[in-house]
Amino acid sequence: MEVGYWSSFWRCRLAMAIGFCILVVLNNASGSAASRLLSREQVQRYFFENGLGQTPPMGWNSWNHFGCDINESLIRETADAMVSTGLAALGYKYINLDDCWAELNRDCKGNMVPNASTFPSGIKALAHYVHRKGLKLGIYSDAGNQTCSKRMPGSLGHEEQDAKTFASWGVDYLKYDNCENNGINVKIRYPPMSEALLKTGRPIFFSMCEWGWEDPATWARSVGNSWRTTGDIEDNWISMTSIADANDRWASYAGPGGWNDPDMLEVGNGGMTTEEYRAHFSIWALAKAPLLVGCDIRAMDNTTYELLSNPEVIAVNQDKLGVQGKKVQPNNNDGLEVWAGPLHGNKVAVVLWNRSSSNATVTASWSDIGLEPGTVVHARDLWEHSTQTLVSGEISAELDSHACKMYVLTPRKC
Ligand SMILES: *[C@@H]1O[C@H](CO)[C@@H](O)[C@H](O)[C@H]1NC(C)=O
Ligand SMILES: *[C@@H]1O[C@H](CO)[C@@H](O)[C@H](O)[C@H]1NC(C)=O
Ligand SMILES: *[C@@H]1O[C@H](CO)[C@@H](O)[C@H](O)[C@H]1NC(C)=O
Ligand SMILES: *[C@@H]1O[C@H](CO)[C@@H](O)[C@H](O)[C@H]1NC(C)=O
Ligand SMILES: *[C@@H]1O[C@H](CO)[C@@H](O)[C@H](O)[C@H]1NC(C)=O
Ligand SMILES: *[C@@H]1O[C@H](CO)[C@@H](O)[C@H](O)[C@H]1NC(C)=O
Ligand SMILES: CC(=O)N[C@H]1CO[C@H](CO)[C@@H](O)[C@@H]1O
Repeated sequence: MEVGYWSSFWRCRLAMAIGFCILVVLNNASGSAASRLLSREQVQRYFFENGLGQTPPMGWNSWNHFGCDINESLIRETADAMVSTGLAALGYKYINLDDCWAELNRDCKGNMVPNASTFPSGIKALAHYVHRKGLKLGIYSDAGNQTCSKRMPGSLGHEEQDAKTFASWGVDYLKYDNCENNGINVKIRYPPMSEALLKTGRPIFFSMCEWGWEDPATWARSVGNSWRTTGDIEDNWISMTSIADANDRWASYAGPGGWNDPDMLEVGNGGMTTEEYRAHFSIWALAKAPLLVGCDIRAMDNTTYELLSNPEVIAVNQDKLGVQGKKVQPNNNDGLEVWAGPLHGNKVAVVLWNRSSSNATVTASWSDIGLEPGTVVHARDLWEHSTQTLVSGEISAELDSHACKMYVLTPRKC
């Protein structure tokens, strides 16, 4: 099973490393035709390395809760809340603007400009404010003529200019959407922004949001730090579960530097029950998804905070091995599923999940989750914060409809 988890990721990395070396050699072979064909940017792009995303990004994004109703005081208050609630200390670092931060028209020099009534102090001042709190600022644009709201310009054809603008403002993260794209192929529209960001010299996390159109997991590692694998999430059980399944298909392609993105969290927005949100957060954490909170953290209730701030679940997401956990025991039309993935130190993360409409006992056997038969483990329940010692062969739990249990299993040392 370990081989299964690793193979695509490492095959891809190895192929890229070999390709990169060949390109470097060719590029340096003065006088050869190759050196004239390949620019340094092309070589760098072939192996998109900005040092970011060694673990999945964590932070907040304005869209799921606020849509277009954003302004600089909201963003500052959100940064304040991120720190005062303790979420920042748990790893939530990015404060990301989504659509609707800019004026519809560029200025006379063709630069994007922030909406004068909602961001009167400008993005540079906002970045400064966010940075002073020890956080990072993310921004949003679109690989098309206009963004999805049609209230601001897209960056298609303006990649270098916009990347330079973002870098000059001190932006740390770019979410790049896919609207008004004029029917041009994704693989033509996204790489120019990737190149432009690298060229600025500022490390900017590149979050590709092409909705999974061109199976980005198979090629986007050389373009961005994360790629959406699906359409937009909605704040309900059907949307959340179907997105979890669609994203699962690409598990073997994720790894340090490039992650599958099943879209931002809805935890705390009110459309699901506590157990459904617990499952949402557990599965996103296990699947090494970006953990971008999508609720109003200035006004979170205690339950929302308890879900988002569980340090043991966050630790699974941020585990240094960086292997995406996946569905290992499929839904045999009974709604009972086991999801699992390896962690560093021979540990295994497991989610038992009852997706059916009634109570159920869900069981993971060692063969499902890649443990040798007879292995004795300590089983840490990450939501109960309790440890069962000396479990062997299988682990099971009785679960309410839609509920899950999440464990880390640590093999006992002899
Ligand atoms: C490129 O070629 C020059 C001259 O042949 C050599 O000194 C240099 O080490 C080479 N650089 C790389 C990265 O191979
Ligand atoms: C800023 O946005 C928030 C959230 O939409 C809203 O509640 C608040 O009234 C806005 N503030 C201003 C000054 O417009
Ligand atoms: C700028 O913000 C104001 C206030 O929210 C809004 O009415 C206006 O439509 C925005 N401009 C654009 C181009 O989105
Ligand atoms: C986008 O812009 C291009 C170039 O300006 C133009 O040819 C095209 O019609 C525009 N597409 C849309 C969908 O507006
Ligand atoms: C939420 O938590 C705070 C601090 O732990 C506590 O004072 C408050 O009573 C809690 N509220 C509810 C509704 O449980
Ligand atoms: C389901 O489980 C909960 C507690 O886990 C219990 O309160 C409830 O009675 C159970 N329902 C059924 C139908 O067994
Ligand atoms: C709908 C459904 O499949 N519910 C199952 C939940 O789990 C219980 C206990 O295992 C089953 O009896 C139900 O059929």
